[in-house]
Amino acid sequence: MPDLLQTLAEPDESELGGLDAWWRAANYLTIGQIYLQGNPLLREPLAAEHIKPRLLGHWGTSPGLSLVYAHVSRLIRHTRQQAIYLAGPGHGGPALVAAGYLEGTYSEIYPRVSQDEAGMLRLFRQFSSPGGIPSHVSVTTPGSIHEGGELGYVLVHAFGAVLDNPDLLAVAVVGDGEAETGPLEGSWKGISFLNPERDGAVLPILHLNGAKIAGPTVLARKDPNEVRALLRGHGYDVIEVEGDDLPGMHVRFAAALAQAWSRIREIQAAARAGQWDRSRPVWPMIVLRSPKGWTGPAQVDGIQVTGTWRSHQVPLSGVRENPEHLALLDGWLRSYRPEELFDATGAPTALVRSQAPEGVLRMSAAPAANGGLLTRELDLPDFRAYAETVLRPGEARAESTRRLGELMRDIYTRNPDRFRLFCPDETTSNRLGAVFEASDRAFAERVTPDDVAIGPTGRVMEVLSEHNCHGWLEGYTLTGRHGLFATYEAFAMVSASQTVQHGKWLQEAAQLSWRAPVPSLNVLLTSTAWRNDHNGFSHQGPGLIQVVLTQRGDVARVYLPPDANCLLSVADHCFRSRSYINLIVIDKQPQLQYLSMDQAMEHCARGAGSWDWAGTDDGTSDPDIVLACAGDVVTMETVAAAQILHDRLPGFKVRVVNVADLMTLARPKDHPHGMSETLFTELFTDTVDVVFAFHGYPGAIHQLVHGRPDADRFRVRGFIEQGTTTTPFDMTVRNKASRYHLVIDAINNAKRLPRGAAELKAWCERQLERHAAYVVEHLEDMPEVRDWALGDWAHQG
Ligand SMILES: Cc1ncc(C[n+]2csc(CCOP(=O)(O)OP(=O)(O)O)c2C)c(N)n1
Repeated sequence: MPDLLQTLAEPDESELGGLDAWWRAANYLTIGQIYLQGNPLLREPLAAEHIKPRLLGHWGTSPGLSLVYAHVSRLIRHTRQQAIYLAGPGHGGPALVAAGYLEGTYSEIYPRVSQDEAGMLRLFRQFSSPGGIPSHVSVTTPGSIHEGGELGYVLVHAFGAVLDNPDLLAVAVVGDGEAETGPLEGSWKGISFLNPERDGAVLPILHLNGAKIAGPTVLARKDPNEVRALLRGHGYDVIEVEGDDLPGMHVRFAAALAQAWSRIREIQAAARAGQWDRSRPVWPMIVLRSPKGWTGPAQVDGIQVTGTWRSHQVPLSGVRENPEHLALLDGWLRSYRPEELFDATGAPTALVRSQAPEGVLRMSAAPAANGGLLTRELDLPDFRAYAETVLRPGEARAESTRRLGELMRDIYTRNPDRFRLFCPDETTSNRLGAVFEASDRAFAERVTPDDVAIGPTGRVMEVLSEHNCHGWLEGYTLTGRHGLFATYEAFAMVSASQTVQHGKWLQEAAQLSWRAPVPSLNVLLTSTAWRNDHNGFSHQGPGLIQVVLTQRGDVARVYLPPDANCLLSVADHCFRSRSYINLIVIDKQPQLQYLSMDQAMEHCARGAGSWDWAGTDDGTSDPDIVLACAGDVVTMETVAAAQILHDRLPGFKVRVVNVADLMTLARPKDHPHGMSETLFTELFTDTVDVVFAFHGYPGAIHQLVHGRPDADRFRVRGFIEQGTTTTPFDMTVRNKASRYHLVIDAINNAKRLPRGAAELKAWCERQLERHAAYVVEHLEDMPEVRDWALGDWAHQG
């Protein structure tokens, strides 16, 4: 080991030559991708026709990214360390594409982009071009699990990737602009949840190249003492490298990387040899200060570019039209001496090729970055064993999520290395606490005797950051493992953008045959809008449903199980699925239970169904009204409304339809779960009016039923941003989705009304008035509402 460390820390001249050659080649290919559509090897003087008509891409970050890549590759060659590379500034896409190309992986996956002159030209032309590849480190880039398009998530992805991955090192370059984002600032805390015995390691490299798109960065302009103090405060051992001198920077970076790696290995080796005192290790990180756009044209038109924000994208513009800029580009490309880097055929020379690690040790070929290849099925217990006993529908109340907690407890036990729950401090509150019978919360900081179910060996991930939870789960699933993110419904909007970005990733990945499907990202929204009566308006927001609905049908799934058995059935399905965003929405409070396990399984398999026991429809002819519902609280209101109609308007035929899989409402051509026209008509008829009580915003239902027969007949009640701290039933009243509103809607919209309808409407209005007075006086709901359960009448047929 000491010899190895010395070799690592002190590259000899020949190694320095190899490192520098690889780096020059990567920089050359980066610039070629941004600028060239011909003459890739500069066999002739550069001319206007060799330049792309649209110059797109980001140069500024790229030389720094490639320098780090070159050095980590050397580390891997010497140590056989398994590593993945995450570029926070993912706009440095051409640098990572260049790396994959130099390592040969790119041509293995995309044979047309061969390692010769023709292939190099294709590499250049495809970049940021129609029909080609995107500009970022996107799904098409081998070795990537992190696009880095929306900045801020590099560390959360890196930490998620190394959980339960003891042999993996995630090298994560953090941009100094990116470091200004909220998610990134919160994500340094990842080490407070890492276990050196069982998890791998993250090596953050904070790249202080000084600028973002159009100005300086905070951390680059801070006194270095403050930066050091900040990072040390986060718990890191800060190793610093600064400069632009060569080969000095190679020498110093090699030494820094060697120091960081040996520290990581020491921490891990001690922990794995049973010599870990359970205190949080001080993990190393590197601060790299190198100029933005390093090795690019220093000045353009007399203005400094290198080392400034002006190098962020394309440092030389108008190259076709401006002979001076063309000459500068020619000189810039030749400064890397391409003739030393690529042979007569255009292939990288032996020296350049020899810098790459072997086979799957190449970071562009890392199996962990194509996690579906490594995915092992979850060993799932039979979910039916956790069933809630339901003797009669709508009679007894239970906390549905408790059953899911019990299921996950046993998933933890059976899968000690590939399943985790991620939750912002609410596992117990969300009634999922049974998992603590199988595992503590993970926590590497100090634990006191007052703390419960928490410690360094725990594997339940609780951190008060939706960004961390979501991002860790993304990193965990993209590297092939399984999990669930459980959160308050309203605060899922904190990480909604991550949901969107991950959906885009999954959608694009599905187009690439070489990317194996990965376990789905399962999101449980509990503590929902309707039952945050105690917390108030800030906690009442069903927005994530809307967000997921707008995602493409090949990735988006939204489930609203009405009770515990449906939740179990849906959860089992989601845990088995691949490459989806599965949104499951159900509240944690005691709620009526409707379906036995067999009925729940059938209902969830169909996604929607008529609840004959709740309605008064005999099935022989069309009903007078269809009362439809999706979501637990509004389902109760719907069933209650149906009972009122049964009791007080005899002869009025009501059909109750519950939708557990929201996407079944869409047409099959709009979503793969969309129910057939025949089934839709069977449930909703073609002409009868539908009063639809929905958990989310009403517009979602209109969006989903668009194009169905006479879609205008759907009258939708849902969350209309009416909320406060109040009683549970008052939430439904304020949003006009209470049982009384639904009855009034049914009467107002039915084409045929028996006698007594006007009286019933008036009674409902009086009930609403009574409610308004009652809650103010008694500070709780009217007993007939609070304790309501379905009467005996419902169980006769
Ligand atoms: C969340 C987010 N906000 C804004 C942007 C637009 N943007 C793209 S690059 C960039 C500057 C990035 O600076 P830095 O992280 O320092 O990267 P580098 O200097 O290495 O290019 C910005 C603001 C973005 N991609 N993501």
